[in-house]
Amino acid sequence: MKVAVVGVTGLVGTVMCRVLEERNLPVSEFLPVASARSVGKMVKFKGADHKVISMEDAIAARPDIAIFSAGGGTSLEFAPKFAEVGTTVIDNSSAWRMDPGKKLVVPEINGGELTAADKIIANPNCSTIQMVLALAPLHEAFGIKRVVVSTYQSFTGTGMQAVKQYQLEKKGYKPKAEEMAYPHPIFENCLPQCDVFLENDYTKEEMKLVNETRKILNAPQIGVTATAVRVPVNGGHSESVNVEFERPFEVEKAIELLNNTPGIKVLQDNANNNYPMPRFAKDKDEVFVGRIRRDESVANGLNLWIVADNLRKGAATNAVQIAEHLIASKLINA
Ligand code: 2RA
Repeated sequence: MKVAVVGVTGLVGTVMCRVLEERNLPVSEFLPVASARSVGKMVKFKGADHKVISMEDAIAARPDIAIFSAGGGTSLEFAPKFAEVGTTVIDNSSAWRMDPGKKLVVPEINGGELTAADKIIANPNCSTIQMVLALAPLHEAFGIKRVVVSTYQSFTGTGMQAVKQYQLEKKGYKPKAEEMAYPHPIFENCLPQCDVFLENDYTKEEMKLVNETRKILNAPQIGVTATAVRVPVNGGHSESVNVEFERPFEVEKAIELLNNTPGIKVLQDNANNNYPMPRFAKDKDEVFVGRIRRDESVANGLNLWIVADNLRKGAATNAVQIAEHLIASKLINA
């Protein structure tokens, strides 16, 4: 199978290559693709050196799959051009997520909705993926009425520039304006802002959690409100999630459902101070759930703590799992 990774030199693109290697997708030909300034650079895949090629050359090569992590503008311009030559595009940007004609997929939840006609498939936002994977079985069992989520997001979610800003500040330097990924220092600080502010005084990241959750769960009636915070953590998003259900439930049943959900690992052992933490989720593909406890302040409320590696299950791994689903369902020829 001919696979293109578009945005191969970025943080997610780099992790994408590692995940493709680890999960041993039947890649017969690997096409590393990046912007003009990176064409000609060498990247390693499965121990071999590969030369980065241009978007135009990649389209001409007619890959079976193109996994994008190159920003919304690039996806809007080039994903349709790949689709026109028969390539199935899996896109990590927000460009297609809320397009009514495109599927927004977490394979464990709604992979079954995919058909051979889906030539551009949207990969959800990292903070959405880890939350909905935990919410989906609970919604099916108890009917979610309302979700209140606060996120604690690693600066790796912003990309290489944020990593560099953090590293400079950690060494005691004051980055130049052009070296800043954020409007404020991130080292030893928390910023209640992930992405830009919208007219409703929420940030783009917060509204992604609201809108994408409803689309993936196919539940536009669910109330969702979010506060997304950037924290000085090197890898891994954490989320405090409060859920109100339509129907009564037992905490033990909720824990059982989560334990039985593929891709979820429950860490619920307070006696031994065992709960999910980003430092221990890093480089893993599971979504870790703990601190599961009833919210006594409402009739059918539950509190959860959800942690995942934002570059893996939050981006690269979920995208590769979509490709695996397409192959397993014979929606593309491997
Ligand atoms: C972030 N979820 O963490 C966004 C994009 N990766 O910045």
